[in-house]
Amino acid sequence: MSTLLDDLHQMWRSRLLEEKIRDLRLAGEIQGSVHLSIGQEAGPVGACSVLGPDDALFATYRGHNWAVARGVPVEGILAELLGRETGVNGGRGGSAYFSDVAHGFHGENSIVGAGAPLAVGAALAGKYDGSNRVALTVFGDGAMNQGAVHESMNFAAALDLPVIFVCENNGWSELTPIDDMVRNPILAERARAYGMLGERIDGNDPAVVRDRVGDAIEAAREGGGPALLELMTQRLVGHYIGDAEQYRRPGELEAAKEKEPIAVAKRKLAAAGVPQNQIDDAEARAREEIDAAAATAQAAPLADPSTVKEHLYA
Ligand SMILES: Cc1ncc(C[n+]2csc(CCOP(=O)(O)OP(=O)(O)O)c2C)c(N)n1
Repeated sequence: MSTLLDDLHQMWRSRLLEEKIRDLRLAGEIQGSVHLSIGQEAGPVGACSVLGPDDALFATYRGHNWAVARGVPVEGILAELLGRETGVNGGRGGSAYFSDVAHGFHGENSIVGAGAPLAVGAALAGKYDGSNRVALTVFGDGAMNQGAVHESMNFAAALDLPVIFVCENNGWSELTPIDDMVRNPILAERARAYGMLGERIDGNDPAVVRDRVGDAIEAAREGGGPALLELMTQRLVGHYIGDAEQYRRPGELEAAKEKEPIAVAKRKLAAAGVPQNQIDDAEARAREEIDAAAATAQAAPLADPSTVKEHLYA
């Protein structure tokens, strides 16, 4: 149960970071569009725990949880979103575009599906630079219908490249439900067409994600080629902050709250006899860390506009 308690703590770090981001966005301290993945914390926590330091992770605009699980410091993330000089990209990347290569977080991306070809490139480069790097790219169920994702899967399979394609299936592409977009809702089955492993798994259980992603990584590193893992999960919030969510079906959110990973982990720990104070402590420690990081980030100087042309290349 100690692993689950650790996972719960990590999931609280993500959840509370995003709640802080939401509050700062609503208060006008963070500018621009912000996409939260509250409810989807188990996938990043499980998957990132089996990535090695040289492995490369590519996320989307809904990438805060993946960054924090990958080890990007929360203060650097908050400072980035607040447009501070101390942000991981000096305040230039914002919520949807930040990266932290030093921590193996090769960036978010607002172009749906665009992380997939980048991950294939990173895996291919790893074949030549001797790093034996695995590249993991995460995207939503909507992105599964992008051509670039399919080209990437085929290319990675044909060349036995170590790429783990993680599809976070939260059932929604912006405001469109998955049933309106595909005839076969089991997206993992598409992997068979490319001759690679495809599995649909419980994306709300960090241990299951750790186990299945861990096996896929091991196989890929040994030359077994790529895998597609479909993580079944749910977002408890709108597509972006400000989304009125009028498209939600009656009872959907209530049902989702029963299944969401923090609620499940707390129930499991209590059922296993873990004392309530230890369960509560996982949240309290995370809250202390996020509050302190936000205060430090807010006190940092704003990025200096005169340096905006630095780090540009063409
Ligand atoms: C190439 C491209 N097409 C369309 C869009 C507009 N768009 C932004 S988010 C989104 C939905 C993506 O849904 P999904 O892949 O399921 O990810 P989720 O938002 O659920 O994490 C779309 C279509 C885009 N950003 N890029």
